[in-house]
Amino acid sequence: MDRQAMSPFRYTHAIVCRIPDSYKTAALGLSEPVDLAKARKQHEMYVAALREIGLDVIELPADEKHPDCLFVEDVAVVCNGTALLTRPGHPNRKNETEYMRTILKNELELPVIEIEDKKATLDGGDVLFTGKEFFVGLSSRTNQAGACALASAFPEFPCTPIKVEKSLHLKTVLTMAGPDVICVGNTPDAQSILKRIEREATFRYQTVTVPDMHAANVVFANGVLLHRSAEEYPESAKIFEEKLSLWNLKPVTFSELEKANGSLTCCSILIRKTRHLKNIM
Ligand code: CIR
Repeated sequence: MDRQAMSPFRYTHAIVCRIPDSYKTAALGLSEPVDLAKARKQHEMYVAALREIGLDVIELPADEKHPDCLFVEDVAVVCNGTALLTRPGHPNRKNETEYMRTILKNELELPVIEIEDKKATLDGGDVLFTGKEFFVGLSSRTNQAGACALASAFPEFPCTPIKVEKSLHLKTVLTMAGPDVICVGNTPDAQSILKRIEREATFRYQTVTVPDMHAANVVFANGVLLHRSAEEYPESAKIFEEKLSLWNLKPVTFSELEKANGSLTCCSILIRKTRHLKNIM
């Protein structure tokens, strides 16, 4: 794989957020009782994996007032050195952007775009960046005005809205598993979303289909693929080993985060920070 193709997936920093106690009882969409200690262990392993792939990880403290604060992906989209602060679609999550704004501006010194349209809603989980173009899920969390805000924040890339009816977010059903490679679940819903993407796309993509929906959410960064472990999803893990062994594969166990619809992408914001001119002069 040449360096040019890899570059949109090269990162220097990641933002994550520790798990609050309130996650156990008050996270949105909890499907089963959570083992908090286990959840924290799994999250720590995930953060360790991000560090191992060379990222400088900024760990935000747990925010008890926001049980879903660990799902940082939903509150900001960072691309090409610019951050777009979202307007999360669920009312309980609206104020998660406050602290994130400070971190993006003061800690990472990124230009931060705010969404002016008060009717817009946008969750980062609905934003798929392929390295060449954006797809944005129109879901229960993201509306047309939110999709327009994304398009105007990053005018250098095509931005295509895709209807998402049965899943929480667009990236619940598909994610990037390498340059020009989409990893997708095999449910009829996931397959019809993929078809819509293929129909509307400006560029062409290869696909890798996995039999477990939750395994379709992977993180590709710095030549490494973080994917759900064989212990959780053996058949999908086998597919990663067979088809994507070109990458350094890092299995991650995430059962306790999945219980609140958490996925691998949603627990970090990946950033490539280039040197400031003032630092090299
Ligand atoms: C929520 O419902 O907002 C959280 N419990 C889960 C958010 C998952 N976010 C994501 O996949 N981007």
